[in-house]
Amino acid sequence: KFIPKKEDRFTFGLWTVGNPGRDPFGLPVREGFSPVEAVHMLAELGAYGVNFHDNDLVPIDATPAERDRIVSEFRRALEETGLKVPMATVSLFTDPIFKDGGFTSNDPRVRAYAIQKTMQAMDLGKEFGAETFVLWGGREGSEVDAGKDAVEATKRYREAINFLCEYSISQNYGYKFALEAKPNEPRADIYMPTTGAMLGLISTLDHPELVGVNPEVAHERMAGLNFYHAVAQALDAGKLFHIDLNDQKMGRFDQDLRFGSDGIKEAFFLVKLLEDYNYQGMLHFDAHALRTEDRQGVIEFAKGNMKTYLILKEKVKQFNEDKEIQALLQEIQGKKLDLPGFDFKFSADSLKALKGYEIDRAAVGAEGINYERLDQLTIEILLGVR
Ligand code: GLT
Ligand code: MN
Ligand code: MN
Ligand code: MN
Repeated sequence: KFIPKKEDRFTFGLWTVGNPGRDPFGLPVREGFSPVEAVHMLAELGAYGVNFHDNDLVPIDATPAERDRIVSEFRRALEETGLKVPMATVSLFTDPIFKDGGFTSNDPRVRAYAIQKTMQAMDLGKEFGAETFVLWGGREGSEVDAGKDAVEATKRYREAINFLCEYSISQNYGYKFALEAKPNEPRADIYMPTTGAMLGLISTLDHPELVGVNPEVAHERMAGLNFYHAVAQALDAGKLFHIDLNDQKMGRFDQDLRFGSDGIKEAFFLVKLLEDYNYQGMLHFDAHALRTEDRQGVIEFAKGNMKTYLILKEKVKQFNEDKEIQALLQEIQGKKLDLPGFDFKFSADSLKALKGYEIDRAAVGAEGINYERLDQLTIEILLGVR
């Protein structure tokens, strides 16, 4: 039970299980899984795919011969295991050249290089059949707002994404781009800090149909926001192209905890949202094992992410089939309005009907809504006593 299968569409980044446990204060504590090792380990655990930044696979200073060797070794591992590469992305944050951003840098030399590097990462992703291209602008931000005009930065961001959409079209790549927001870290403030802000930017692009979002649990929670609500808005907009699952305590540094390890209730409602609305994209874990772990701990971490998702998926089913909960929901959500002609859409009839509407304000205001009972039942499902 709760054994992951390919159909579950679980994926991991090479950087997640490859993470050696380095942090800003401490040295690596373990050998991270190399790309080929990661492919074998994840395939054995039942994952569907693996995703990478250009430089997770091919070092930034690799010679063409090294690149070819790495690519063919990686390809062999994928062929041997049947693991897929559904998503690729680009590192525009690791190298010192990006210390003041890539697409939004004040320096046009850096901006041009950032776009060129992204095109090369798109080429690399396509060699492995990637269909989604994630853009996380980790360095697109500032500490000193005097130095960078934020309106200009927004324009440059747009210009770069427009260029990359045209590149994808010109190469017949068919990529869907997924923009990933984060409020801060590594910059003091990152532009377009939330999924909602990214959705706003998308509507101003030349090819909005090619671009959606890649919301991450931890990032929205760092901003103090309700992740479930952010994802719901993206789903409603038809823009949930990808999702980064992990966990995070609110108001802390970027923790990348195992999915569901901190906020179980929020994780439950997230899984419920994805399952109830039949999200068909990848379920990508963007997290890493704790720094206390060795390689066996990394395997436990990888298994735990997937198992928790599957357990929560079963809890969702239980919630949706629970008679008492469904009766309560019927009572809460099934209220009727007796006002012929009014349908919440503006029209002459609707307007006329609404103008004649009479409500017993005091009575309705005094009705209890029964959320306490509903929430307690939810908790009892999560705690396994129903
Ligand atoms: C980095 C970041 C993640 C992004 C990755 C994609 S890289 O690990 O913390 O949230 O999704 O660039
Ligand atoms: Mn992420
Ligand atoms: Mn993150
Ligand atoms: Mn992170």
